[in-house]
Amino acid sequence: MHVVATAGHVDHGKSTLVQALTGTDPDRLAEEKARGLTIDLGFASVQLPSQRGIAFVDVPGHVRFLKNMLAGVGSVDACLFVVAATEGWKPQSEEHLRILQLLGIEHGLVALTKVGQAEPDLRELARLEIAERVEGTFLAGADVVEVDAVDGVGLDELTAALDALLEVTPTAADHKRPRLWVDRVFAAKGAGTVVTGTLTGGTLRVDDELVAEPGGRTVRVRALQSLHAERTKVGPGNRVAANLSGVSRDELGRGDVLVRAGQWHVTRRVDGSLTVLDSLDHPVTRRGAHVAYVGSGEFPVRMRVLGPSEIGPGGAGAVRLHLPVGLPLLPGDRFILRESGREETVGGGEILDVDPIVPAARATPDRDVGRVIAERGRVDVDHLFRLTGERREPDVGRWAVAPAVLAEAREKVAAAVAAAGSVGLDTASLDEFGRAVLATLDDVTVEAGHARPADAADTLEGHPFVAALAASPFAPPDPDGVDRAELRELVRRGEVVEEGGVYFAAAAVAAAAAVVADLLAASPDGVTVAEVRDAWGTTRKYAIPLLSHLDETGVTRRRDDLRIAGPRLEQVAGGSGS
Ligand SMILES: Nc1nc2c(ncn2[C@@H]2O[C@H](COP(=O)(O)OP(=O)(O)OP(=O)(O)O)[C@@H](O)[C@H]2O)c(=O)[nH]1
Ligand SMILES: [Mg+2]
Repeated sequence: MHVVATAGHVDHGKSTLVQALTGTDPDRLAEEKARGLTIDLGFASVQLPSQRGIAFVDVPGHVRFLKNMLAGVGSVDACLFVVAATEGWKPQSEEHLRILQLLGIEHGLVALTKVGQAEPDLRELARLEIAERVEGTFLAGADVVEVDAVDGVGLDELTAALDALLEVTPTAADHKRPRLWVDRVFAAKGAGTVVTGTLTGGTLRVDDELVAEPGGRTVRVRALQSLHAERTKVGPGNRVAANLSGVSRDELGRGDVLVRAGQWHVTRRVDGSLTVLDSLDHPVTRRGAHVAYVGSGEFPVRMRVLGPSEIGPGGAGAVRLHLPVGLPLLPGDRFILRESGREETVGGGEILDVDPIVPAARATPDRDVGRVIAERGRVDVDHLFRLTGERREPDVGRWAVAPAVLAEAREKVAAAVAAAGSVGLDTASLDEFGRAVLATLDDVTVEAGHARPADAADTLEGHPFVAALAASPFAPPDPDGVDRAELRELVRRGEVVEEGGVYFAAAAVAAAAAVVADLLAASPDGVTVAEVRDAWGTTRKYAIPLLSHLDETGVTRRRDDLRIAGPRLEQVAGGSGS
């Protein structure tokens, strides 16, 4: 299935041709039928003999309805460009071609219509004019098929040409992130709100939960149709009618857009390229009431030209656009810029940055993902995906990191580890990024929440304070002059036990427990502090914290003034060898 838009000057026979090809009159409004003029978008589809499907979006040619034309051509795959042989190239032939070119449409063919009303030399003239006008555009070298829809001439040739065109026209890509720009909303009897649009980017399914932007309202897909048939899912590159719950008809309109939650960066400020039409008779500056046409929508924008203050006719540059509402946009999206005061099409371009963070005076937008990372230093890869549409493997942790920033961070963390010496750097002192960087350092080992240089000799081995504690187990020295970090590390390692500000060798605690176990074996009803103190041969100053430690570790417990067996006494008694 391909979605193909018509294009061309008013009255040149676009709608007549669509009807001749599909059997459906795309002009659905009574006023359109009465005036013989297309006002708004029309839709009709057909299956070619090759089984290829075409969904036509028929646009109005009249300049007054240009905004409706713009709402329809944003997401199409190709165009059927119509020029009447009787009139030849006209202003909206030119304007439509420029717009399609700026929107990045790459495939199309030309139907030279009303040939039954044009003498051969007039047809030849029209052909020559078309060839000249499409030079340098996507229509250069395209088939020009002569038809007369009223006389029924050339329709088989046109069908064959459409088939050949679609054969080389890629179908819309599936990036697993559907986006449906709404071009019509109506209330269906008994079915609630229905929106239609050309689906791109991914598949929609019945029961999908979607977000409507602007506004962020959550809606659910109750039912789907494509080409008037009920579907449980519809892939990208199709016309879709989605019946939604959770929203009323007047809460949505043309230019709104449906996406899945969390997949898009919803933005009110973008940087983009701008190519100015060479038919313009003045340069483009920030002055003027500019309107950007993005997706199916029309948005008044504040615009600033980046770099030089103006872009001349036929020139190109970069601009920053401030949107009145948040939209889910992506680099590569195209827009058309018009000036509403003069009612003229200024030009158009490609969105390059959906979250510009560099001030306008210095911004140099492009599609380079590396720039997006460099400007930020580091970016969460999920966020980067929303900003650029590109999936990157993280450089570190969950981040894509600019090379210079990564090198500096590695150096900084490595220096902090080196400075911490064999005590190690407490990894809790680093932020999440710092810890992720740490994990990339080869010559660092992380153990029990502390990072040390892998080759560092263990300067805590045979620590003099540990030796001093061991030499005087039950009356240990104060840790005066001992490095606090070293002391903490010795405690963490379990070589030293701290209780009430007093430090004991681990072996002293074990020995003390064994002594108490012996005492309690002799006096199961309990022992006094004084008895324990004497058995340890120490003073209250050391006996009290040591006993507290035994209480805390479950070796002993208090009963009134006595200590009795705690739940863990068995273990130390068993280990005492007594
Ligand atoms: N003889 C002849 N008349 C045609 C042909 N195509 C269109 N017409 C007539 O030209 C008039 C305009 O045709 P439309 O199909 O409405 O033209 P359009 O391009 O859709 O016009 P807009 O949508 O208003 O831009 C109608 O009266 C058609 O009957 C053709 O191939 N031959
Ligand atoms: Mg028409």
